[in-house]
Amino acid sequence: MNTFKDRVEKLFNDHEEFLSRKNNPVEATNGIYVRYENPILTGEHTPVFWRYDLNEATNPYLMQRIGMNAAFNSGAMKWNGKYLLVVRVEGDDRKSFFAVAESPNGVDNFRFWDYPVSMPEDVIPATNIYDMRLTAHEDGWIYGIFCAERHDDNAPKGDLSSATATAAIARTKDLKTWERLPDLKTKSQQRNVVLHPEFVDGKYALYTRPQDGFIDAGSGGGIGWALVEDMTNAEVKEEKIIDQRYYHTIKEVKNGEGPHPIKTDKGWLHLAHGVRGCAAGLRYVLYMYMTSLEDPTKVIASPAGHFMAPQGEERIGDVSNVLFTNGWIADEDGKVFIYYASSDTRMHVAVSTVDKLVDYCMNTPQDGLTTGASVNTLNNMISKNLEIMNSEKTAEDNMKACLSVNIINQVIKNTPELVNDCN
Ligand code: M1P
Repeated sequence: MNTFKDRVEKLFNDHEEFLSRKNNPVEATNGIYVRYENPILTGEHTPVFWRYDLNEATNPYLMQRIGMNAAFNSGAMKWNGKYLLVVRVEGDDRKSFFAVAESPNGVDNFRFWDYPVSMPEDVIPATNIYDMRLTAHEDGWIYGIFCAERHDDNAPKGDLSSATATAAIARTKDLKTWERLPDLKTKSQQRNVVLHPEFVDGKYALYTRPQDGFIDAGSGGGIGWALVEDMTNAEVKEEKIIDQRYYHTIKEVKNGEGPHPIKTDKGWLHLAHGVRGCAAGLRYVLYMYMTSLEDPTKVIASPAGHFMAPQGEERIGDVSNVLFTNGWIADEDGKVFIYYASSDTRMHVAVSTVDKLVDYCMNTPQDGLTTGASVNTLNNMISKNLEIMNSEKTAEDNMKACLSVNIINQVIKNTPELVNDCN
């Protein structure tokens, strides 16, 4: 009979084996990015000592006492040479909290720090907090902007589902101690608010997502932009939509900025999510766009359709048919680690480069917004490609014909010299 100590040891050993699994790139690729075969984080990745009471006196059956349901929607940044995620961990009790996990290489061996983040409250405490976007701002602080959710007290009696979404703000210098700043003041509800890393006209710049209700973007037209004087008392006075929604596209119902954009010499590279409705519910996919360096409110590239959509096991989870992102890391060598979550359940990574992503944005055709326009775009590429393929075929046929003449001359007519140089 195994002792309690043996069973605890096995628990830790099995967990260590699971955490140290190597993650390999998936061979099949679209040339834009490479997915990795294993999820990088799940509820099961959380430390054993978060979930099990390790005292034999109080837990003789060695039962899991605090279950971790999911690990998803993570902010990301490089920190002391490590790839670091501020993960949305969700307990079995449906409460989300933030916890830091780090990896030496960005694709596997992610380990959680011993303690989750104890986030200070704003004046009105939130019921749930989630989806942090990290920004190491040029003012020297690391900001985390996240959604603070509270029950909507104006809801009819008995309605325990209606909620409000507010952009909560905190800042830190070490990712351990957080200073909570007042929630963003805006006219509408907000989720998916992201801080731009540089001052613009001497002000802090925010990507916003005005929404009429907790779920419905409603009259909120898309991804917004607002300048704010002071992050310690942030208020959106004017908001301009920079990436709007369109009928019959992947962002018809709503969209939201992912992590803060990456600065490239061609413009700001953006990653976002777009949502459409279908009989199966809402479908969330990732898309990209670029804005101008001179005027970050001006969209300069807008490739059609999704950049990444749920596939295989990514399709299934607590909220199925969802890909969501709020973190990526651009390395010094130009590699980009795209951290995305599937179906509100687990975290994954895909790897690309700044050059490839800029090429993708600049050279993928835009959405013409109708079937006719899409078919024209397609025909255009088909014609150009057939021209290339036919000219290659003609060259190949000419070469074959030329070689035949040489063979006839050499073998049948017995003339040693070549008639043609087939090159
Ligand atoms: O369930 C899918 C996502 O739904 C929300 O995103 P959005 O505000 O764009 O609808 C968020 O709750 C997000 O956390 C979640 O992944």
